[in-house]
Amino acid sequence: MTTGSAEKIDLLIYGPRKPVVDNGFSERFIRHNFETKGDLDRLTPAVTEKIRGIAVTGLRPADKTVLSRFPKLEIVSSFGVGYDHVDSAYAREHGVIVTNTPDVLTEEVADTAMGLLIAVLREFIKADRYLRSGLWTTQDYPLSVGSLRDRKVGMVGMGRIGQAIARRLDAARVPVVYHSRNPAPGVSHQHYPNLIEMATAVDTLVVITPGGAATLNLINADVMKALGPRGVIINLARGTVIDEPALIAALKSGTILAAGLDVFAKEPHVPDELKTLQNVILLPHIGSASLVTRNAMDQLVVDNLKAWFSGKAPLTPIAETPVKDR
Ligand code: 8YV
Repeated sequence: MTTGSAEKIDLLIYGPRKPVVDNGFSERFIRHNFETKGDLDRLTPAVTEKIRGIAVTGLRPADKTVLSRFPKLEIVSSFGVGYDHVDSAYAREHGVIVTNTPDVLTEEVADTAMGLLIAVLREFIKADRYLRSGLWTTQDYPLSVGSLRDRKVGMVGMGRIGQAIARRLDAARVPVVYHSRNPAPGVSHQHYPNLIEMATAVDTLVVITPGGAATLNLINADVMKALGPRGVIINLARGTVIDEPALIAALKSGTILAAGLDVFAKEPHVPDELKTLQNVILLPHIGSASLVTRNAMDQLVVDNLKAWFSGKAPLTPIAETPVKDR
């Protein structure tokens, strides 16, 4: 599988151009840049035949129709901790290793979750608009109905980022419980195997669970109803985890109080109806999007490929494609 140092290695760089990726490879590698899935149709058969590694540099579908084009594919190095855009089952069946970029973004995404939660509760965006419009000179901004002080948070997902958010909430003295399929090892917060039961017991959900088929529309109308009229939902996971039309209806009818969303079902398209609502803050998927953190994620995309093609184990393979014998 590995090559002598003289042999060139052809890589597909699939997604947006990144300086860290552009500059991160030695001359031993030949990079072929293609931004979108549609662009891949311009790959020549000669290049397609030679591709041994893919860097997925953004949320691009690396499904079966993409992966199966490349007969010599050994590794897919994907940007981001979530990899629901990569067909890991196909990769596993075909002996292709998949890597992601965990850990380097954990604290950044947790910071964003905390910021978004407080911004929703204390109405920062609305208050900023109020000041800019000149209204403060006539009247103080109204007291916010929401506050972190009288809340109990139910985390949906308690992986690395969930635990980093829980640490922040602990420091802020906010009670935290969580729902996940299985209790998270080493976590002392109360675990709820049943999401509706947890939603009934809390007033705030922070959603940070993997996307994909297993969590599709997990947060549905019943969960929102159980959360109740004080309910706040913060989502930094994937848009698909929430039933978006049900959320819009719940925000409109007062079934829940408010929401903060960093992710959407069909990014970058956000339903117009959501944009008209005042009780939701909408962010363009910026959970990890600081220069320092994105550079670290890009570097890990590069380092996984470099490790693999120098005969070492990749640094962060996903659980579905473990690496043996390296
Ligand atoms: C990225 C993410 O924004 O890591 C993830 O799973 O969602 C983000 O950090 C995403 O990969 C978009 O390119």
